[in-house]
Amino acid sequence: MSVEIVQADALAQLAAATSEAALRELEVALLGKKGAITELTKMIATAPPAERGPLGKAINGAKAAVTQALEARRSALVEGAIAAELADRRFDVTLPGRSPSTGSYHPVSLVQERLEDIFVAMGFRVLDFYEVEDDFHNFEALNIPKNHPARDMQDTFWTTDGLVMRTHTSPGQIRAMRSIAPPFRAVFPGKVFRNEAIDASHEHTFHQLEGLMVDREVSVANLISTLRIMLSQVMEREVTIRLRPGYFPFVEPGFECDMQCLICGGGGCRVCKHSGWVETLGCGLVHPNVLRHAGLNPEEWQAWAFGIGLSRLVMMRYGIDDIRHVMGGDLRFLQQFV
Ligand code: FA5
Repeated sequence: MSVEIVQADALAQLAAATSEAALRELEVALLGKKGAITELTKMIATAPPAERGPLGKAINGAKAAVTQALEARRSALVEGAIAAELADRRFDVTLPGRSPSTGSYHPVSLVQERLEDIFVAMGFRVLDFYEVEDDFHNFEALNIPKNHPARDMQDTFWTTDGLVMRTHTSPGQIRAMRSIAPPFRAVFPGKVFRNEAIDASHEHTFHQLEGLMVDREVSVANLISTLRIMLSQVMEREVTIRLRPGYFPFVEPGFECDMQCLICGGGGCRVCKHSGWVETLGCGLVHPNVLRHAGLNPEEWQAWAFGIGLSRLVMMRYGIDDIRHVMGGDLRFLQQFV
């Protein structure tokens, strides 16, 4: 059979194919190992030498034409199938749309952002410091030398190379005072870590926000009024607070500030350990030794500082009676906050 006849027959078969499966079969029958076009090449060996060149050329031409026709037919069939499917699809325009599922803010983030806004409005800057600290910043510079009993107050996670997962946000006091020329006021929120037993009001990983005000003269009265403004604004209601003397080696005098429990209204519940009060923050006037460690002359500069627990604020603000819900990561719980 001549090359022209085989080619014409192949092209006719391709044009008549109506499915991709049929095309696949044709591809084997024409261009496969024993396909009609491939078989043509056997004629070259028996042809007179003078005809072999033109014959080879004709066979190559036939092969290229068939391959091209095969691809063209395949594209046409695919496009046809898509067009048919689109033409056949019926849309029900009355069906309700699917609303995209969006995430929600974590309640700790909501409270943190709120606190940042409150402090920015009072002229504070917001700073961010390290979660992994060295012994100097977390303890030593805060007037907590090695073997000081106060180190037991904050059971510590140590890294294998001798660093500590910060046990409070107070190391930021040293970093802030060392990097910003006084006078200044700043807050620095962040995660802190303690190796302690978990219960309804204690987590091993929780958030604090530290406040620091450095000036030539600062007062406890100013500290207390700042705390009042902060707590009533973040809670969006009047809150009752009380100050008790509290021991923190890095402040003198030092205070614990408690908020009347908003879960039980002061009557007593498991969050406030049935006392009616929730320990909310520690505060005081920054100890002269700490100012010295931070490179400031205590004869010239004074400072107050406080460190507040954000999870407990979240619990009070949203009426959550167990801190484990706050950091538990249960989406059913978290999706309630916007
Ligand atoms: C401190 O961490 C001091 N650095 C605070 C401070 C700063 C004092 C500046 C003076 C000057 P304390 O360990 O009490 O203090 O923690 C502060 C607050 O963090 C507590 O009042 C409480 O609200 C919260 N907190 C403490 N431990 C936990 C815990 N395990 N889980 C959740 N919140 C906690």
